[in-house]
Amino acid sequence: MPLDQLMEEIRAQNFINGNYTKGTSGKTFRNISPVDGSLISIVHEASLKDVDAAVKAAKAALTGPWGEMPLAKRLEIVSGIVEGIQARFDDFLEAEVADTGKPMSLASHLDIPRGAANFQIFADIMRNHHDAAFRMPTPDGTGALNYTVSRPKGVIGVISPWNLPLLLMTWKVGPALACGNTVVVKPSEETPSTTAMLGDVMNSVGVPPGVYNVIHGFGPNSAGEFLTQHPDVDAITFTGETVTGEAIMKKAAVGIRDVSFELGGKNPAIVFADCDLDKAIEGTNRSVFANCGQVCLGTEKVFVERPIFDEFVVRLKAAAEKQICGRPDEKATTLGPLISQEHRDKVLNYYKLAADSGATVVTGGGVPNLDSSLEKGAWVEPTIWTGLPDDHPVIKEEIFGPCCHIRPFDSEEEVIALANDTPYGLACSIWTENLTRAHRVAPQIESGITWVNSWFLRDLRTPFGGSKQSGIGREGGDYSLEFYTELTNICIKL
Ligand code: NAD
Ligand code: 6OD
Repeated sequence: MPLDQLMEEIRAQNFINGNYTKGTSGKTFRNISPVDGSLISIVHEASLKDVDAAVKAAKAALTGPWGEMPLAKRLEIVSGIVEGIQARFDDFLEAEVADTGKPMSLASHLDIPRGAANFQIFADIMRNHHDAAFRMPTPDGTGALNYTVSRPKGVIGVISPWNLPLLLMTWKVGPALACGNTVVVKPSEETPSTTAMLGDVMNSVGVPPGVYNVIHGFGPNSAGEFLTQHPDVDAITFTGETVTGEAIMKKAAVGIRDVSFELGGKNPAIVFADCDLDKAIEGTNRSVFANCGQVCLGTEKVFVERPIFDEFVVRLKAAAEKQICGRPDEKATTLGPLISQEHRDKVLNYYKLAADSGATVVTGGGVPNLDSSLEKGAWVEPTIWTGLPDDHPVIKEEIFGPCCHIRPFDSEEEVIALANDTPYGLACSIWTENLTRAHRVAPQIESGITWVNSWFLRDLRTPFGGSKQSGIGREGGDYSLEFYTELTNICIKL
C-alpha cells in the first residue's frame, strides 16, 4: 500500500492491541475541515464489542511484558515515544492542523512539542520518584517500620477534547504509561487523527501491544459511554465540558472508579492601574484570542481598574483588529476558525445575545469577510464587549470563542468578589507591578492556577487543575502520581 494511503488509513482507524482496525460496527463518521468544510477523513467508529476488545487488551497487557518490565526499561521506552513523535513531527503537525484548522505557527510551537514533552517530563518524574518510610515507636519498645509501595492503578480510560488534541491527550497518557498503567483512549470525534497516529509510534518504539489503545466515536451511546461504563476500566481521566464530566461521573460511580477531571472555565483577568500596560495588553490579547479562544485557560472576562479602563479598551481593540484570520499555512495567519459549524452557531448565538442585550460591541461581533474558498469554514470575528450587567449569560457562561467582556472596577475587594462570582475556578491572570498587591490578591482568587503578569506559562512539575466546577484533582509532576498509582503502606513490627 502506498505510504500516503497507509498514513490516511492509520489516522482514521481504531488501534487495538497493537493493530489498526476498522472495527466491527460498520459505522463511519466524517471528519470535516473547519477551515473550508472539506472532507479530511472518514473515521471508523468503534462498537461496544471493539471497546470491549480494547479494554480486554489493556487489561491483559498489565500482566504481560509491560507489567513485568523493569522500571528503567519502561521509562526508556516512554522517553522513546518523544523521539518517535519528533521523528514524525511534520506528519503530526499536518494532521493536527488539518483536524483543528489552527495556525501552523501555533501547532508547531505548542501542540506538537508539548505533546511530545509530556512523555519526557513523566519519565523523568518516575526516574526520580521514591517511596516513603516512617519509623514508629511501639509500647513494647521494639518499634515498627512503615514503607509505601506504589503500583499502577490498572486500565485507565482517557477521554480527550478537540482544542489541543495531542497535547491534552498525552498530558494524561504520559503519566499513565510512566506509572505502568495501560490506556484506552477515546479522542474527540472532531480531532481523531493524531491520537490514532500515536499508535504507530507506540509500536515503533517497543510499547507492547495492548498498552495503548484508541477507540473512535462519540459520547452517549457510543465509544465514550461504552468506555466509561466498562467494568474493567479502573479509573477515568477526562478533559472536556463540565456537563460531560457530570455524565461520566455517574458511570464511574458504578464500581467506585476514581476520576480525574479537567473541565470548563470562565476565567477572569484582573488589570490594575499599576500594571505595565504594554505587557497587560500583549498578555490579554493572547489569553483571549489564542487558538481562536478555544483554550480552557483563556480569558473571557477582563476587569480593568477605572483610571486605565478607557485606554485599555482602545488598545485591546486595536490588538484584536490586527488579528488575521486565514488558512493555517499562511505565515500571516494568527487566528484560525472555530472547531465546527455547531460550535460556531453556539458562539454566534452569544454574539447575538450580547448585541440584543445592549452591549457596546467594541469590535467584531459577527463573521469575518474572507476569501470565498473559506465560506464553508467555521469563522467568527474576534470580539470585545463592554457594558453588560454582571449576571448576563455572556459574563456567566463559558463561550469558548475569541471574545471577552471588559468591565471597570474601583477596589481590590470589589474585583476579588467579581472574579470569584462564578461556579468555575480554573485560571486567572493578574496584571500589576506591585508585588505586595500580587501576593495579597492572588491567593484570594478561587482558581486552580493564577498567573501574575503572564498567561499559560507552564512548568510541568506544578499542580494543574480546576477548583469548583472546573475539575477534580490535580495533574502535573508528582501530583499526577496520586491518580495514576495506587499506594500500599506496609507496616512491619520489628
Ligand atoms: P466535550 O465534553 O464535549 O467532549 C470531550 C470528550 O468527551 C469528547 O471526546 C467527547 O466525545 C466525549 N464525550 C462526550 N459525552 C460523553 C459521554 N456522555 N460519555 C463519555 N464521553 C463523552 O468537550 P469538548 O467540546 O471536546 O471540549 C471543550 C470543553 O473542554 C470546554 O468546556 C473546555 O473548557 C473544556 N476543557 C477543559 C480543559 C481543562 O484543562 N480544564 C482543557 C481543555 C478543554
Ligand atoms: O498545559 C497543560 O498541561 C494543560 N493541561 C493545558 C490545558 C489547556 C486547556 O485548553
